[in-house]
Amino acid sequence: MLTVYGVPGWGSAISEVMLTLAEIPYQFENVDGFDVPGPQQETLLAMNPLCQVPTIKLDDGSIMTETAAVALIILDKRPDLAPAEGTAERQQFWRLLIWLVANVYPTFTYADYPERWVQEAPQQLRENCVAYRKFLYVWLDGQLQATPYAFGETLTLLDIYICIVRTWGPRHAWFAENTPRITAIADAVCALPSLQTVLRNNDII
Ligand SMILES: N[C@@H](CCC(=O)N[C@@H](CS)C(=O)NCC(=O)O)C(=O)O
Repeated sequence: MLTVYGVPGWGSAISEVMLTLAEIPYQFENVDGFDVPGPQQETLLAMNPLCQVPTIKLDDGSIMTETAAVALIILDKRPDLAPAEGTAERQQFWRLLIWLVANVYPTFTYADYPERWVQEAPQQLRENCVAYRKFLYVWLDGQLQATPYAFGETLTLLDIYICIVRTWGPRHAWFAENTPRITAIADAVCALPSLQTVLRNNDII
């Protein structure tokens, strides 16, 4: 069985919820505190030089990182969790999945630990990253025209991504006010009966 190393509610939640939706069994190893020196950090660093969650040990013992790569592996087993091949929706699915990890996720890398990157004005870096993230989310919201999910009736792994990031900064109230489509999709995912336990374990609901 594969092992997800993570912290409840953090980036590992994306992988956990995707795996749960895909009905792929996994075990969870809590590495809370990995971002300060200590045994949890050593555990993670030995597997992932970026020392990030999720870090996943696959069935064959090899290491997997990157939420988008995890999504692609899951889609190999569960192609129904993306829009159908040959559709325009599928192209946009790839685009938005990669767009999220390429553009939104780095804003956390810099804003969560700004003092790593600049000594003079870490607060300024944090504020600028958060402002940029808000701009990105407003753009994303404009792309999401379908209901109840990003691609209509078909629930895809992109919806899971949207549901988890909605709980992170700038937090629920900001999303509710500024990004109604992200909010509606996240709410729809939060209502899925099969995800209640994993969502609760990750403080998503
Ligand atoms: N590109 C990675 C980003 C993962 C990531 O940044 N995870 C955050 C937690 S939500 C983390 O581990 N941050 C600690 C750090 O960057 O030092 C992915 O998509 O999985």
